[in-house]
Amino acid sequence: MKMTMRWFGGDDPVKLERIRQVFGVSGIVSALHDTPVGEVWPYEDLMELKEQINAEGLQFEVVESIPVHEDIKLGLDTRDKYIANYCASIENLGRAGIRTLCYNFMPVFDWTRTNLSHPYADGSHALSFNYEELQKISSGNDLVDALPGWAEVYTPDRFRYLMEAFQGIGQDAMWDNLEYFLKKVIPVAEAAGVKMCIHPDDPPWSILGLPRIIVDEDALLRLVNIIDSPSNGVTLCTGSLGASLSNDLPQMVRKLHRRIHFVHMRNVAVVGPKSFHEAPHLSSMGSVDMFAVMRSLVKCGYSGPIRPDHGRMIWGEIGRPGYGLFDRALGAAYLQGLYEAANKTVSYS
Ligand code: DNO
Repeated sequence: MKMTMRWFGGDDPVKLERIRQVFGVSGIVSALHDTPVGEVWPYEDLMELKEQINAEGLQFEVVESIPVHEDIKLGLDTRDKYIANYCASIENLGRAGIRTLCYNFMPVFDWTRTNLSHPYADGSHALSFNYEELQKISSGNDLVDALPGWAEVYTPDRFRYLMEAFQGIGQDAMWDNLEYFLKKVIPVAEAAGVKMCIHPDDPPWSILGLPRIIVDEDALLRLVNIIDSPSNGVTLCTGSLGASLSNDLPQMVRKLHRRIHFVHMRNVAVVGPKSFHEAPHLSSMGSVDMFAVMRSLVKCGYSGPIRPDHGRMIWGEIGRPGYGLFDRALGAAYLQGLYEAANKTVSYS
């Protein structure tokens, strides 16, 4: 297993020279955050990012993510142009020696929360999602302004357009559009030596009338069966999938492990139907049995990249929601403890 951490590039308040001090971390997960959605990721820019990472003695392991243009998810005529650009970006990743590409197929929003600063009794803060709160927010007029984290992504006009456009798209059409996309990009990824791995929808259920499809084991199995290729894989995100208690994470590992190319490992405390707080990584603080997931990964021989995921804000740190240094570093340390324990005991069980 390769322990990695996400880094948002030069503007990230968490610097690479700090990340390299987290013991065991050898890889970086990053992206070209300034390239507009739908455009080709230039090879030179990827190499520049890679060199910055290498200069700190770290490897550029994973791209997370090249965003999929909404026209592709909507199945519009313009999708072919964006898919061709996506293919060109994949080829550039391959040339730059970056072998893992995490992406998602969530309509309009990526991860969605109702509070970016949910207070814990110990004075720390974490992200949370509350179903009733979302209903309240969505009944207001300025949804995009009220939904934490999204006002910077969309102009009100673009947002309104997308919300309307997706009203005619059901789950079946989303699957068709995903299949169309995969049939074009996976052969290119295979030729480029790049493993794509879809990130589950977060949270794993439809929100605001938008169809979400990558929500459970059946969906992930359906996805990998669309094209039988090592380049058509999944990201196991325990926090996203774990928000739904019916998802059996160790079992998913057993069923999907040949196609798991990246692991996001964090805990989540389910506090009600479709409501959760992000929890510290430790199993006892949330609803995910982190050791059971790690043991399953070790038993299945998973050897790819893994990263701690969203952390709380602790010790007075102020930073990008979920992506401060301190709590993620604790997460990385904990995951490595679990890994060592699982590795040393797996042969006895
Ligand atoms: C949230 C992340 C997601 C993830 C994308 C992958 O913190 O896990 O935003 O990067 O869904 O495409």
